[in-house]
Amino acid sequence: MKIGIACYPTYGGSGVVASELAIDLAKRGHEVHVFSYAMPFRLRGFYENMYFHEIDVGNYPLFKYPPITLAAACKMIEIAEARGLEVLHVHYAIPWAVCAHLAREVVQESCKRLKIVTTLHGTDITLVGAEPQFFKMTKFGIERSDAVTAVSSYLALETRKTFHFECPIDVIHNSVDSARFAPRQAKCCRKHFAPNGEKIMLHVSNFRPVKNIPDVVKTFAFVRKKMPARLLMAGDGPELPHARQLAQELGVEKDVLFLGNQESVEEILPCGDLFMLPSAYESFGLAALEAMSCGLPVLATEIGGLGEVITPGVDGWLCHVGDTECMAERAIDLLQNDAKRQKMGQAARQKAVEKFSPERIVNQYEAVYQRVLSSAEACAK
Ligand code: GMT
Repeated sequence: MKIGIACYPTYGGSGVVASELAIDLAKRGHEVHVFSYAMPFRLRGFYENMYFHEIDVGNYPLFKYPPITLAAACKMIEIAEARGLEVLHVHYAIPWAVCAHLAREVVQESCKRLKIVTTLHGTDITLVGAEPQFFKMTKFGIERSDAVTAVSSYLALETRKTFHFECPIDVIHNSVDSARFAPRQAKCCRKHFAPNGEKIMLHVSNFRPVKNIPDVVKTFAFVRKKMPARLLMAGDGPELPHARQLAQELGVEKDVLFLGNQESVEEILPCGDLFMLPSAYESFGLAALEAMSCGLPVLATEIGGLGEVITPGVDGWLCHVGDTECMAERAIDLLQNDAKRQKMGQAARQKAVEKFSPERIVNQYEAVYQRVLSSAEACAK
C-alpha cells in the first residue's frame, strides 16, 4: 500500500505512535510518506520505503500567522498526486484530519480513491476538540474520515459522547518494542544515579499541566521521609520550573534529578524500581507501557485509559487523581519489598510483550487500511 502519515513531531505519545507505525509499515514493504513540520524525534534513521515531507509554511511577510493547515494540505496533495497515495492516516483530528479532507477535495481525479484514517490520541477530543471554537471542525474531521481509531476504549466512548458520533471506532492500543524497551542489568546506570543503593523512582513526560507534575514530587517527598530514595525526572515542558521549586520547598531537591529531554529513555527506564504517572487525564499512557516493558511496576491514576494498561495489584496500582498519600503508601510498600516489586515488574513486562507488541498493533492498523480500501463507502458514516 502507499500510505501517508501526518503527525505532530514534538515530544509526545502521538508522534511516537505515528513514527513507530511508519517505520514498521515501511519494514513490511509498504511505501510510507510522513508529513510533519519537523522530523518527529522517533523517526530518525534511514528506512527503505520511507520518505519524510517537511511541511514548510514559508515566510511571506503578509501573514501574521503562517497558514500551517494549508501548507500541510498542499504537501499532501503534492505527494498524493506524485506517488499515488491510497491512504492518508492522520494522528489527531485537529488539524491533520481537516488538512487531509481538504487535500482529498483538491487532488486530481486519479487520486480520488484516497482514503482517510483518523487516529484519536486523546487531547484532541478531551481538550482541544471540545473547546467551543474547535468543536465543529473536530467533529467534521472525524465524521468525514473513512475510518476512525482511538487508542483506548475509554477514548472511543468519550468521542461518542462528546461528538454524538455513532459510527464504529476501532480501538487500537499503543504498542511498545519490547526488545528496545527491556530490563537491562548490565548496561544500567543505576550506580551513577543512586550510588548508595537508594531505590529509584522515575517519571517521564512532556511536563504539561495534565501530567500533574507536582504530585510526582509530593509523592516522592512522602517516600523520602521513610527511606533513602532518588527521583529521576526525564522530559521538559511548562511545569518543569514549578517542579524544581516544589522539590526545594519540600526539601528533597538533592534527591531529585531533572534529566531534561532524553531521546533514549529506554536506557534510563531499566535503572529504576518504580514508574509514576499521576496524570489528571491520560487516554492511554504510552510512558507507562514503556516503563512496564522495561520491567517496572507503575503507580498511576484511575483515569482515562490507564485501566486498560495497568491491572491494579498485578503490574501496578491506580490511585485517585491527586491522592498522593495513596501513591506514596503503594510506593513505600513496593520499594521496601523487593520480591513483591520484582513479581509485579515481571508481570508488567509479560503484559507489554504479549498484549502490546508492535506486530499485533500494526496488523490491526493494516486491517483498517485494507477495509477502507476495499469499501465503496466514502465515509465512516
Ligand atoms: O500525553 C501527552 O502529553 C502527549 C499526547 C500526544 O498527543 O502526543 O499523548 C497522547 O497520546 C498518546 C499516544 O496515543 C497516549 O499514550 C497518551 O495517553 C495521550 N496523552 C493524554 O491523553 C494526555
